[in-house]
Amino acid sequence: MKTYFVAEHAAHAPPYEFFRGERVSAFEKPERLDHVLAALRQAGHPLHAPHTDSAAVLAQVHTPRYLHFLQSAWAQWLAVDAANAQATPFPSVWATRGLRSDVVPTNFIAQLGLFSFDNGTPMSAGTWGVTKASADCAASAAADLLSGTERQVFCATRPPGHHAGADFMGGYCFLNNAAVAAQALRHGGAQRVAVLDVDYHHGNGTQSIFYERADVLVVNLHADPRTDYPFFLGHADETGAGPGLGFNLNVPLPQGTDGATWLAALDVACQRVVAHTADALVLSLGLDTFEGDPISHFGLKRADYARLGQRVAALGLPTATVLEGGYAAAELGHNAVAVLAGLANA
Ligand code: OKP
Ligand code: ZN
Repeated sequence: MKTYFVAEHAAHAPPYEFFRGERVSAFEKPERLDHVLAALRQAGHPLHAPHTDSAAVLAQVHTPRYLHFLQSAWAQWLAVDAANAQATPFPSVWATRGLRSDVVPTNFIAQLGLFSFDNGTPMSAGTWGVTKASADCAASAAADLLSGTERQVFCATRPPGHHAGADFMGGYCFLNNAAVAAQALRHGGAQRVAVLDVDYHHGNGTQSIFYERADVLVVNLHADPRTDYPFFLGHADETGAGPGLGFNLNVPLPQGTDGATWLAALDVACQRVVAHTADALVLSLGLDTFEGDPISHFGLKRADYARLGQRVAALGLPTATVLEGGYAAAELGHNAVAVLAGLANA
C-alpha cells in the first residue's frame, strides 16, 4: 500500500507531559513512528514524501486565527524569553463558561489556554513544520484517491489529529489530519465522505468539525467518555445538528472491551457507513485499543487488527487511512502492518 510520511517527524518532540500533577515522559514520542516506519519498510510498503500542499483545505477545516496561532506559537514562546528554547510551554488558564473566547490575548500563555482544551498538548520547536507536513500527507492521500491513482493509502504520521477542532488543540493533536483528508475529498469532487474513527479515544475534534454537515458522516468507536479522555464529548446521544442531524454516530464501549465485542461494534459502525453510500472513506486509525497500550483499557490483540482491516476493506471504498494514537511503541508498527494486510486482503 502506498504510504506517506514526514521524514523530519522527530522535530516534534516535546519531552514531557503531566499525569496526575506529575511530570512524566511524553507518550506521544518519535519512537512510535520510528517503529511504524521500520515495520512498513520490512513489509515492503513504499514510503513517500507528501506531494500536495494542504494550505487551502486547512483554511476550510481550521479558523484563520487558530492557524495563525499555531504557525507563530514557537516564535512567540521565544519572544517571551530567549531561554524558552530549552523549555516546553503549557497553558495555565482557560476560557471556560462565562469567559470570552472572541478576543485573542496578546499574552502567549493566555493564547495557549484560549486555543487548548487540556494541558496535555505540549509543543516543541519543530511542531508547526511537522504538523503542517502531516496535513500535507493527508491531502496527498486524498489527491491520490481522487485521481484514481490509488484505492488505499496510509498516512504514517504523528502527532495525531482527531482531538483538534476548527479552533483548538488538545490530546496531542494540533491539525486534524482526518478532517483534512475528508474535506480534500469533498473539495476534489467526492459527494459524500465517511470518517470512521477507531482510536480508543473519542475523536471530538473530527466530530465537532463536521457536526452540522450531512456530506461528511462521522462514526466513532471509543471508550465511554464517562470514564475516559476526552470526557466532555463522545456520548451516544450526539447524533449531529441542523443539516447534519443523523450524520454523527458514537458507539461508546466500556473499559475492558475485548476483541470479539469490539469487532461486533465495528460491524455496527460499518453498517452505518454503508448506509451513507459514501464515495470515499477516511479511517482514523488509532491503535491504542491494543491490550498492551500503556494509557488505554481495551483488549485487542494483533490478530484483531487484521480483522479490522478486512472489515473496512469489505466496504469497498477508496480509503485514506491516517494514524492517530497507539502508545505501545514497540508493538505499534506490527499492529499497523496487520491492519494494512487486512485492508489489502478484502
Ligand atoms: C490522543 B489520541 C494521560 C492523560 C491523557 C490524553 C490522551 C490523548 C490521546 N496522562 N492524555 O486519541 O490517542
Ligand atoms: Zn487515542
